[in-house]
Amino acid sequence: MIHTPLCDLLGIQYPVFQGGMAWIADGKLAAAVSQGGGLGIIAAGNAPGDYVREQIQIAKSLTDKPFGVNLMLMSPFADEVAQVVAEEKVAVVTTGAGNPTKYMAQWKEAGVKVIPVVASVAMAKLMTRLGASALIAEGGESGGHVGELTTMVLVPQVCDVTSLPVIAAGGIADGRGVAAAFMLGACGVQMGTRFLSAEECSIHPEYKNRILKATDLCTMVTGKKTGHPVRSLRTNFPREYAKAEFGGVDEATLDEMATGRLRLAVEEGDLEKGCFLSGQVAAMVKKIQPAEEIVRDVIEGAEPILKGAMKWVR
Ligand code: TUI
Repeated sequence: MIHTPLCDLLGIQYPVFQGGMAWIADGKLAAAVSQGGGLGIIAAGNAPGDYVREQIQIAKSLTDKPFGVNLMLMSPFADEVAQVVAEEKVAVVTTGAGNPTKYMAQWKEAGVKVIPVVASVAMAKLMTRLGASALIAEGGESGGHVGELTTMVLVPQVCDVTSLPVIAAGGIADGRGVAAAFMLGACGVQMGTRFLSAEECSIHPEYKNRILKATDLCTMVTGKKTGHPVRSLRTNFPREYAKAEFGGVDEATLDEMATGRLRLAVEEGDLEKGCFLSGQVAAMVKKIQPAEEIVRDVIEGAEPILKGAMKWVR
């Protein structure tokens, strides 16, 4: 059995988070992961507060276990979603794609545990000082908005500057990844791409298909020029976008080009115009299965590796 301080902090059975994937991670998926003993997380993405409140109600109707909400800090609705999180007193809020400092006091007052994604050592230090409950150290192997450092390099450096529990994210999809994360000093993991294949994940079947068919070099990063690099499957749209980016198209036009592309992937499975966000681990996702089974699978996969870790030590 794997039990870490993160399990005690949050009252969860397994130290496994499901990443807050915009347009994808709804109340139904989050509840399924939490029911399975992990921590399910509802993604606010660019949605308004009302949508988030509705998804929180759905999750509450499906599970008594704790779950979280992810606030995407670049959202135009960030302020109102932050308010909803405090009002609904969700167990955990995670943040992504920016600096959540201005909301920390409000959430802590409401008794919400704040677990920011940090992509650098400086951010890890700042969030520790401001009273975060734990930190998610997410490397650039992940899907969606990516930082500069890899998980292998970021996690130990974050562990060195904080005494908070560290959750490793980016590049983890099975028991080997979980075991490796623990070796780097993490006491929990967050996975996004692996949960795209969950039965309870409501994305278009073509999206799941593409993940299941992916091979090692199937993802690419676009948007470095605008300062918001994003990893997705190498389909038609990101290829076209990359051409525009390197062809000197101005930033406003690039932003306009990108608008609405994730929705086209998630809801319509549009292979021409959609942007299918995915981490580098897509090729390691092999089958569609219940979320609960995914949580158990990665934990049970990690156990023998961790127990056997001494075999080469004399
Ligand atoms: O946020 C994510 N993944 C996302 S957000 C998203 S929506 C989006 N689309 C286009 C452009 C930008 C966003 C799609 N996928 N993951 C968590 C994450 N956070 N990864 C990296 C970071 C991060 C980066 C910089 C966190 C903090 C940070 O600090 C910035 C600062 O202010 O110092």
